[in-house]
Amino acid sequence: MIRGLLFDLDGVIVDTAKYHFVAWQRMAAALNIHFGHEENEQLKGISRVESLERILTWGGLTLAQEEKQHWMDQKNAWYLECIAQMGPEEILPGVAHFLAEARAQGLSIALGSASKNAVPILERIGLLDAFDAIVDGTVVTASKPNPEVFLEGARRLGLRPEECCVFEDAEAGVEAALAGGMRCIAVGQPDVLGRAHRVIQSFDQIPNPTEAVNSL
Ligand code: B16
Ligand code: MG
Repeated sequence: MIRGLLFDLDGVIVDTAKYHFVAWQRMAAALNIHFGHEENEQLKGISRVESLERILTWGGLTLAQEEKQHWMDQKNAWYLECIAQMGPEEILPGVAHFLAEARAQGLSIALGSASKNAVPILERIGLLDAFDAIVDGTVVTASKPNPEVFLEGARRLGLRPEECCVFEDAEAGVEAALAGGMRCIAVGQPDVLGRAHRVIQSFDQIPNPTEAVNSL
């Protein structure tokens, strides 16, 4: 029986991947590194520090630790400029209804995001109160596909991993859920996310949370 839901943030609740793209591309251009949508796709669910390492590897560039910190800070400043204008209208279709329904049905709800900006984003879109626990990039150190972020989410809800279902948009996130021994519903394309127990394109497809997570 599933009693807890663990939500990724970027790509599941809001589409912030487009803002991460703008900010990383600006940094890559300054460093003369090619960065397109294909590369951005590979950074979904990946921590800030790991993302920078990957971009530098793609560009064949080696930087000193202080330079890496400088570019991570600069990228985040550009990202914050992008998300400053966000509001509840950016919540992805069906998500607000799904969260409200899940709470009404007595399910426990946690966030499991790699982002260090998760709380300000949830505040901006008015969904902070929808979560019983928040586990984000300020709490965990291991990047997905390591299951740490979801295991900690389950722990904070007082549930066992097998009592939880993860909602993810990234391949690394699906792998993290499976490695943690949880059920997983992926949001996105089946060709990329096919290892999940079910792939949906939108929360509009699953209006009843209890039914959706217990029929996997
Ligand atoms: P930040 P998620 C992840 O969030 C994003 O998918 C990933 O692209 C980003 O690099 C990572 O958060 C860190 O974000 O720079 O804001 O700390 O999908 O795990 O909610
Ligand atoms: Mg995501």
